[in-house]
Amino acid sequence: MALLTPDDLEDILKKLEHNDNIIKDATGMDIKQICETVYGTKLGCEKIGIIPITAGNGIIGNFSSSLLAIADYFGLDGFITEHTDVTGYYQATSGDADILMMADDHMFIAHNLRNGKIATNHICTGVIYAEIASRYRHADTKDVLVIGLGRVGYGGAEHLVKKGFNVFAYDPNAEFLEKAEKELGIIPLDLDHPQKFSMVFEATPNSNTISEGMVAERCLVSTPGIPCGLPDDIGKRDNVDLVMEPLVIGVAAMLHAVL
Ligand code: NAI
Ligand code: PYL
Ligand code: MG
Repeated sequence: MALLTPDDLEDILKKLEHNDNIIKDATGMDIKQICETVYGTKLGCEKIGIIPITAGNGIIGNFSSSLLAIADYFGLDGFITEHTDVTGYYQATSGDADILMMADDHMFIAHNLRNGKIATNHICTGVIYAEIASRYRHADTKDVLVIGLGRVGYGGAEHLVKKGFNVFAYDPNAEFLEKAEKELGIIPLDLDHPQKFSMVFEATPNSNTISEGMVAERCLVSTPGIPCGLPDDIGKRDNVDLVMEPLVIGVAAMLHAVL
């Protein structure tokens, strides 16, 4: 699993505001409205308990403080436990947290102690970034391209199939591609016969995964991938919109998913 770095998390709220403006312009809704629509829930006055976890590669310097800033951005009270791991978990549960958030190197979860719901970051991130791509108001077909069918990409592809889109997908991992074709009915992208798409959802840990032949004149690329899969020369074109940020949008989806 590709891990965030403190640099990735620099200025996350500035990055969020930039992306929220792009999302509003490209879809007609802001990220909060899209989360509310996807999950049918609205944030209230839930209190968020954030527990730093030292397992594996350990604490990421500004990860917990980023989660606290995200809770605050969405009008929620929150706290970071004084202790880490089990002691921190005990502090959060015996405190007045309604929703716990914690992450090791493999799983990042939100757990609502009041209703028992649990959401994972990789599924919520896949769903919400795919949803953003699918709402591009300049799209004139139901064709969506998914690049990357790992934990995030598969979750997003599944969401798009359920919503009735024609999901074309590519992943160099033949096993992942076959699994998605068999289980979801996605259409493997024919690399020998390039097709241009106005909606692209990319979820890979590599740069330059999106090529010229994939991008229509007007296109929305929605990607949580770090680094960004869209080459600069394509991304800088007037009619190509890019939604990409390191954490906030996925966390917003997690919070709405556990209400
Ligand atoms: P993963 O490793 O489970 O899946 C990545 C997939 O991309 C693999 O199946 C791999 O074969 C595929 N891939 C690699 N190069 C490719 C290419 N050129 N074309 C098509 N597919 C290609 O990773 P996971 O957990 O799905 O995460 C994907 C990315 O999203 C990572 O960079 C991760 O850091 C990032 N991420 C970002 C979040 C955010 O909020 N911005 C949240 C969660 C993950
Ligand atoms: C959730 C992010 C998105 C991309 N990769 C995921 C990642 O970096 N996971 C690791 C998070 C570790 C947090 C650390 C802490 O500070 O509590 N255990
Ligand atoms: Mg995100």
